[in-house]
Amino acid sequence: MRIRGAGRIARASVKALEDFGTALDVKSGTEFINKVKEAGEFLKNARPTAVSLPNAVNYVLTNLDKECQCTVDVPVLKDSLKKYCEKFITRSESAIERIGLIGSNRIQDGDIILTHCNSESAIAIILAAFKQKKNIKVFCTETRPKMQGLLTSSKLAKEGIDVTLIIDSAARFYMNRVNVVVVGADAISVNGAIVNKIGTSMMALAAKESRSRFIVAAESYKISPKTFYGELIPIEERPHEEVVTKDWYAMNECVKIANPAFDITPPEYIDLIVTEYGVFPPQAILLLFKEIYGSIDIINQ
Ligand code: RI2
Repeated sequence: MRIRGAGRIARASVKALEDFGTALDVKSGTEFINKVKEAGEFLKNARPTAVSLPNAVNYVLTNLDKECQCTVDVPVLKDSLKKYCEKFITRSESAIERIGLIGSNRIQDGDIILTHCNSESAIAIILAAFKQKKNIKVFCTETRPKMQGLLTSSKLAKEGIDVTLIIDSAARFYMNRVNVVVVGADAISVNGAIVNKIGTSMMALAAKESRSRFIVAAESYKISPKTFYGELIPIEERPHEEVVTKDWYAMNECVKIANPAFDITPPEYIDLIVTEYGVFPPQAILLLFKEIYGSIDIINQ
């Protein structure tokens, strides 16, 4: 949890893989590939919900495997590993910038926006709209239990945006003033549902009721290939220490505490998913998925 945000997690993972591979002292290309793959598997299991993590690692490993068919020279393979890790990081950063620009077309002058948690992509849209001199106001939810909304509100306020921090349970109270909700995603299912920080689906419900638009900002590597084969995206359950203090828990050990970090917002509650390739109604995200994966046998990834 020292690195937060699905995109940041993906970039940090490939950077870790690059550092690990560069430092390896091995005798053969096969040994190099096996050790990098082993490290990749370890990284993939670090956070179960953010599918950007396995997608990023798989992107590097798949390309490294292809290189391995041409050479087993360790220094060459080390260069390739570095090249693909850096390529992923650059593409990820430029994807966020593009999402900001594309998504800002859907923000109008005078809009009152609500955002939840701390998403780089959602923030990119808000900042791009503000830089286009659109007169916007933003409500940020504090996002219990880790309070990432404090990061978002502080960043937006420092940029000069009119920001109000609210507690999560005040979202519906303010929703009738909000024109548009902009959130990020940790994962996108091929049916157009999104998985994002716990509380997102409640905000989507409230937005639908008050006829506020609901926009999801997410890079294409948030699409979960496994959902194509019917697998469900696992929801990370986090420790109870995030919810209550140790002292309180010591006095109330018979109280069960549940702390799911994410929830699922069905496609019916989402107006648009903004990606670096353009804007998709949630039901059309399958088109982007097919464009990216084509006929590759993705089930083994
Ligand atoms: P970006 C975060 O998860 C939040 O749920 C956020 O909405 C989502 O990742 C996407 O963030 P966590 O890592 O990738 O804080 O858009 O648990 O930055």
